[in-house]
Amino acid sequence: MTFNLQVFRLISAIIFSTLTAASYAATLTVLVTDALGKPVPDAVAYAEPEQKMPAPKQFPKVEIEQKGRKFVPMVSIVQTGTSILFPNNDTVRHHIYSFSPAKIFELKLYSGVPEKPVLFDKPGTVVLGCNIHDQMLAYIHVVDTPYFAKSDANGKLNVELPTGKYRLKLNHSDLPADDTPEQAINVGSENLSVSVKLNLKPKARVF
Ligand SMILES: [Cu+2]
Repeated sequence: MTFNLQVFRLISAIIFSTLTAASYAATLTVLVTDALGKPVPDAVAYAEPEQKMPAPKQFPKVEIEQKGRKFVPMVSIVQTGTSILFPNNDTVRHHIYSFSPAKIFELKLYSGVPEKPVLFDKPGTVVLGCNIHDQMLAYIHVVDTPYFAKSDANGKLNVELPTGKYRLKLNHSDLPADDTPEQAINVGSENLSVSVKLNLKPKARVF
């Protein structure tokens, strides 16, 4: 009896670890640099599966706050269908808006935390501004995949991926819309590492 129970536990443990291992096969590391080889922070990378995409069970809570008359963070990446809350943690009121085709909206002059988050239901890049403070700027990259990440100060990012074939796509706020690089990625059981060079063309901004 005891033996049977132990065997049952052992088999359960094996099945559980196999399932867990199957969920993510490998880590994809991307190093993002500019044309001169300098690390690029705030670049986003996302892997679109060529096979049918497993839909995540729930979307994480995402917030972009307004603090010190800035949007924090300045760059976000979310999966299509994610709602974002825009708490105003300044003492001044803000009036935020987007004219981007992926999401046209505005939150009229407000302070504190809005009652409802804003749903981002179409893929694309959304540029956020504030009607009162022209220097306030933020970017939301809305993508059709749960596999994405943003590069850190060293231009590095990691994405956990299940086995399969993907299109790896890169984007950055200083990239021309028609010059976003992409490449095929084949994920097996080994970790992968790729380097991507971006031809950044910083936009002239008048403050
Ligand atoms: Cu403002």
